Amino acid sequence: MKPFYITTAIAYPNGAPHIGHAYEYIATDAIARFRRLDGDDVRFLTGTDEHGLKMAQTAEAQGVPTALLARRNSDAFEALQSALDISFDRFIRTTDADHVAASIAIWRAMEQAGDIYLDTYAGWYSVRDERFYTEDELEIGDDGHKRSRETGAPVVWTEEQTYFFRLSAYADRLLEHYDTHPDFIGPPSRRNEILSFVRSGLRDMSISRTTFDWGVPVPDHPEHVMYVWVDALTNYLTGAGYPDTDSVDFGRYWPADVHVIGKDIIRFHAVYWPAFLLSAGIALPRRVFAHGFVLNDGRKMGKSVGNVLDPIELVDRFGVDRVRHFLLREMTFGEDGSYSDDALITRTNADLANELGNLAQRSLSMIQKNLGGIVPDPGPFSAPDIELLGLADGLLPVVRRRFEAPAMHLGLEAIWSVLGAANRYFSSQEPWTLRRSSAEADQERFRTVLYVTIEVVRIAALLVQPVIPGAAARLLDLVAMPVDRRDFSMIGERIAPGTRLPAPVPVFPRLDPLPPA
Ligand code: ME8
Repeated sequence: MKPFYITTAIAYPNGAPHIGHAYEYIATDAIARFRRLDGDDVRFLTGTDEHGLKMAQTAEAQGVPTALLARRNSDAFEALQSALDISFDRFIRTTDADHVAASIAIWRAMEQAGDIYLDTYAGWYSVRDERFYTEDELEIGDDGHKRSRETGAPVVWTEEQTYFFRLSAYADRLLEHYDTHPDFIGPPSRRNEILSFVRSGLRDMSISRTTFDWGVPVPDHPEHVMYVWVDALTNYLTGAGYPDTDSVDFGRYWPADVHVIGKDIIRFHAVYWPAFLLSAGIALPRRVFAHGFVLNDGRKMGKSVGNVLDPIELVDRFGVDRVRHFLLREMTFGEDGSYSDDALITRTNADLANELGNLAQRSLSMIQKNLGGIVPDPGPFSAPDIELLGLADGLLPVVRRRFEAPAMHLGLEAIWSVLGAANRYFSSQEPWTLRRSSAEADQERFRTVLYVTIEVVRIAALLVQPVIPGAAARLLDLVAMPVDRRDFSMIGERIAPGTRLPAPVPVFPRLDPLPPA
C-alpha cells in the first residue's frame, strides 16, 4: 500500500473551536478517507497548538493555570473532531512529551548547522497572530494604535535578547525549491504571494522569547522558550516519529504528502517551515495547500462582531453529513466561501434529499414492493442503460483527479451530474408504467431499469463515503453492501441478482425552508 501522510493545522485552544476549524477538519478528512478507500496507507494527523503568549495571556485573564486552559479547550477540539466524524490517526497536543523531544531535536539540528545565534530583538509583536511584524506591515488603527494591516491585530513593542534563525541565508534555496517543485504551494494565488514575498528578500527571524515561560525550553538555555511557531510546525515531524529518523514510521510517512492549512498561515508553512527543514537536513513536505475562509453570510467572523459560528450547534441542528456536504460542495476549495442556514437548507434538499435520496428511495421501494426486496435479474441492456452505467463506471478516475487537486467541490459536482442523469433516466424509463403492463418484455424492462438504477445509487453511495460517511453507510446498508467491502475496488463489481435487500428507510429527509425573516 502506498503511504499517504496528511495533516491539518493545529489550532490554538485559547477558546472554543469555530466553523473555520470545522471546515479544515472536514476537508482534510474527506481527502484522507478518499485515499483510504482508494487503497492507500493513510496517516492523518491533527491536534492543538498549546504554547505561546496568546495561551498564557488568555489563561491569566481567566485566572486559570495555562495547562488547565489548554487541556480543557483541547478536549473541546477533540470532541468537535468526533462530532464531525473526523477519522484522524493521532490527535497531537504540543505539550505531549514526544513533541517536546522532537522540538528540541530540530532546534539542535538547526543550531549544529550554524543557523541559530543570539541577538537583540526590537520590533512589533502581535500576540493574537503570534507573529512579528515589520514597520511597513502596520497601519494606525481607529484607536490611534498600531495594528497589522493584514489582520487588524494590535501589536506591542518588544525588546529582548532572543535567538535568531538565519532565514536570510535560505531565500535562494527556497526559490529554487519553488521553481523545481511547482506543486509545492497551492493554490496558484498563494504560490504567487509567497514567490513575491521571498523574492523581496528574507530577514533573519527571532525564534525564542524570555518574557514568559509557557513553551518548549531552548536546549541548554532554559531562560528562553522557543517561539511558538518553531514548536508548532514541528508537530508534523513528531507525528511521523521524529527524531527517530530510523523508525519505520519516519521512513514510511515522511515527507508528508500535504499540509492542509488556512490562507492566513501560508507564510509559516511555505517559507519558515521549509527553511527550518533545509537547515536541519530533513526532507521537505511535498505540498502545502491553503484553503479559503468561511464567512458568515458573507461577513468575516469575529468575537467583537459576535457572529462566530459554532460548528457543534450546526451539527446538532442539521446533522453532521449535511454540514460536511454543504461545506465541501458549496465552497470552492482554495477560495473563501460563505455559510448561511438558507444556503445549507437549499443545497442539501436539492442534492441529498432530491437527487440522491429520492432516487434511492423510489427505486428501492419499488424493488421492495414489487419484487419482494430481491435484486432482480436484468435483461439485455439497452442503449440508455449502457450509457448511464458507463457514466457511473467512469466516475472514479474523474473524482480521484478532483480529490488529488484538491478540489472536492468538483469531485462532488461530477458525482451529482451522474445522479442528475440517473434521475432523468428513471423518469424517462417510467418504471411505474412498465410495472402495470402485462407484456413479459415490459416486465423484463421494469427489472432492468431498477437494476440499473440501484447500481448507480450503489456506485454513488460508495463514492460519497469520504464526504458523508454516516449517510453513505446507511445507503450502502440498503443496497446490502457488506460493511468490510466498501472500498473503491468494489465499484466495478456489479450487485448480484438475487441479493436480498432490507426494507428501505429514507436516508435524507427534507428540511423545511426557514420562515421568512
Ligand atoms: O493558526 N475559515 O491556529 P488557529 C477557514 N495554531 N479556516 C479558518 C478560519 C475561517 N474563518 N479561521 C481560521 C493557528 N481558520 C496555528 C496553526 S499549524 C502548525 C499552527 C484556520 O486556531 C486557520 O487558517 O488560529 C488555520 O489553518 C486553522 O484554522 C487553525 O487556526
